[in-house]
Formats: sequence, C-alpha cells, structure tokens
Amino acid sequence: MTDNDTLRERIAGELSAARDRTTYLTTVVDEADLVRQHSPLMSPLVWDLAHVANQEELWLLREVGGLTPIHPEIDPLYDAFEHPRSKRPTLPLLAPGEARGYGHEVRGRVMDLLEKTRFNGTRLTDGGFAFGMIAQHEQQHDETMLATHQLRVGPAVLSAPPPPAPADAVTLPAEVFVPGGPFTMGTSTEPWALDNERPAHVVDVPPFYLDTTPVTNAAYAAFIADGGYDDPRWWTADGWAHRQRAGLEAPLFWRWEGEWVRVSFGVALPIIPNEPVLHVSWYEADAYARWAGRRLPTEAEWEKAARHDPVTGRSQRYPWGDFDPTPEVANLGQRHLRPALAGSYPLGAAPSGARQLIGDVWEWTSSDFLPYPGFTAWPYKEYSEVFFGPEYKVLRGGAFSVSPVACRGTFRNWDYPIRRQIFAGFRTARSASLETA
Ligand code: AVJ
Ligand code: FE
Repeated sequence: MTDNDTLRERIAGELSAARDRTTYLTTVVDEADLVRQHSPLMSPLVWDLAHVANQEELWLLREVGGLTPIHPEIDPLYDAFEHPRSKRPTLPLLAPGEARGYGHEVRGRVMDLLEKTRFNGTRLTDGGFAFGMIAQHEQQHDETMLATHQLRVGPAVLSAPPPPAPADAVTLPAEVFVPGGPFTMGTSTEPWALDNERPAHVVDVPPFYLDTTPVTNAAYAAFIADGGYDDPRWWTADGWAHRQRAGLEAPLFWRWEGEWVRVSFGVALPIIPNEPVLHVSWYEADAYARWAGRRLPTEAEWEKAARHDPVTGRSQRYPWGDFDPTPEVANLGQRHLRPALAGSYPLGAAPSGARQLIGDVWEWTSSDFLPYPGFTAWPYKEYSEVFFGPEYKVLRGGAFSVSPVACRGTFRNWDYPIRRQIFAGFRTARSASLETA
C-alpha cells in the first residue's frame, strides 16, 4: 500500500465514524424531537444534520473537487453566521428525511472524490487536511448534538457502558510540579491541526503546581456547602454580577433533594463524589479556585503540563507520548457518557504525572482566546479569527463527548465565561515562585 492509500483509508474511516455518530444521535429521537428546539442555546438537531453536510459540500465537493453546487440556495440557512442558534427553528430548514438524503448524496460524491485525490500539490489537500477538517467538523457537531441531548427533557434515550474504574487513584498526590523554563507550544507539523493551534512557538513558563486530576464533585460540593456562591470575595466583579443575575447556586443539571442529584442524559442520580465536576461556567471555576487558595492554570501552563517532556526537552503530541488516543489512555469519543473517576487512566499520565488532561472533561483555563505569534487564518476566518479577543476563554483537553480526531495536545476550544451546557470542568494551579504567586 502506498502512503496515499493509507491516508485514504484513514480519512474514509474518520468520515464514516463521524457519520455513524451523527446517525445514532439523530435516530434515537423521533422526528418531532429533531425539529424541536430543546434550548435557545442550541440549534434543532435537524439543523446540525444538514449543516455538517453543507460544510462537507462546500469544502470537499466545491473547493477541493471543483464541482457544481448541489443546492446553493440552502447555503445561507446553514451558515452559522447568518442566523443565531435561537432563530434557527423559524427557518425553512430541510426536513429530517431531506437532510439525511442531502448528507448521503454529498458523502457518496465525497467518496468518489477521495479515490481520485492525491494528497499533495495544494494546501487544502496536503496531508488530507480538508478531509481531516471536515471529519473534525462533523465530530464537533456530534459533541454539540450531545449537549443538545443533555438539555433535552424527556425519557432517557442514550446509553453507554460506565468508564473503567481507576486502579491506583488513592495513592496519588494532590498536585504535580512542573519545572520552569521554555517549552514548545502549538504545532507546525500536526497535519490536521486547525489554524489557531499554529505555529509552534517557544513560551517560557515559570514553575508551577497543577492539580493531578480535575476537580471532583465532592470538592466542588464543599465549595457550595461553605457558602461559596454567597461570598463575593471568591468571584470577579463580572462573575459575581453574573452569579446574581442568573441566580447560580450549583453546577447546571444539579438539584438539591436532601443531597445533590445530577441529571445526566435524562437520568437523575446522586452525584458521584470522586467524579470530575461537569457543567460549570468559567466564572464558577474561577471562583472555586480562589476559594481553594489557588487559581486556574494559564493555557500555556496547561499545555506544558500536558506535552512537555523534561527528559528530551521536546513537546509530545499527547500527555502519554506520540501515539493516537486509545481506550486505555483516555476517555474520548462518547464511548462512555460520563467522565471517569478522578485518578483514572494511569497509562495516559503526562510526564508531569498529571492525569486525564486529555478526555473526561474540557478544562477551563484562565486565558483569553488569542492568536499565537505568527498566526494566519486558514482556510477561513470564521473558524477562529473572528472569535479572538477577551470575550472568550480557552478550554483544553477535550472530554468524553469529543472524538479523538477533534482532540489533540494542541487543540484549543473556546467559549463565553458564562457557558455551562458544554462538557466543561477544570483543575486548579498555583505558582511555585513567590514573586509570581
Ligand atoms: C470550536 C467548538 C467553539 O462549535 O462553535 C463548529 C466548532 N466551528 N462549526 C463551535 C465549530 C464551526 C466551534 N468550537
Ligand atoms: Fe459548524
């Protein structure tokens, strides 16, 4: 087999894995549920269904293949910048059957195109970039659709086996030490990395300590029990104003019934104490960290803890090394529908000793979403560039909800600091040198 054939097989596998997940998430509910808006924060599922097909047509059939548009008249309906999510149910969207048919038609032509494509010569096809981007895009929407499922009210329709139990978590230290000094952040070589992860550049990071695992439900419940939501000392001014206005008292999907109960995909159960906390906003994560006498890690600290190998001085692709994620090292890909207990995945530990940096829960960092030095928008400004600025905070590491194809040591996610429907948790840090504390 040539390298081209190997890449072609990998692409075909990633595209069909994405479509399998899309199909699952959109066939476990009935048609009424597909067109209904489950939350003003989310699109109807049927919008995501046609949007992924439309992006696939735009980038692969039209841009790479030079083919004539199939349905140019629907492009504006599925342009995320033309219509906010809250308005999408009022649009003349394709019906579920039509959306599925459109996706099927596009995919059939993409498979023909894939057979003919050589992966060099143009920047879009080099290393299969555009195909990788489209597989990632569909998987990102599969994660968005999973968030819609979590917001949906009604009988449970999703199921998955529980994550594996941790082998040795009780003996773990609470925090790990990351020595100061330069490390390489971002990438110039990862073929399917998106524009905001580029280019690789050296960042000098002072020494710091980082929680070995994400913050747990039990630790977070202690913050609540200590009056953390009623004490403005722990909150930034914006965070406190938001806490007051939105009436925040606990993570989203938690309710008090003499004990804390969490609703997960339609099933209400008491919180699992040692499970990483989920569905907290940046404001809540930041307040918890201050209450704990700590702070959120910066994005550079997070990536250094996750990738820097102090022995070789180089940055690995992942905490565990350079090989792609497997079920033994990280909880990814909706294989389980909840985070694994804190301290799980010893084989996925970073050189720093930190666990679960990849998978389980997205981790809020203290950093604004900004371009790296030398950034250029590619292949379109609306993926990253239009979001750069202080309104968005960076999340790292992916969660159980995201596919490995859309999650790397360099992958950057971002959202507003008030958002909680995403699969976000966090861990805390402290500076090692007093000057920078
Ligand atoms: C990277 C998750 C913030 O969902 O807004 C999907 C991904 N971009 N379609 C988003 C994305 C275009 C993006 N996030
Ligand atoms: Fe999209």
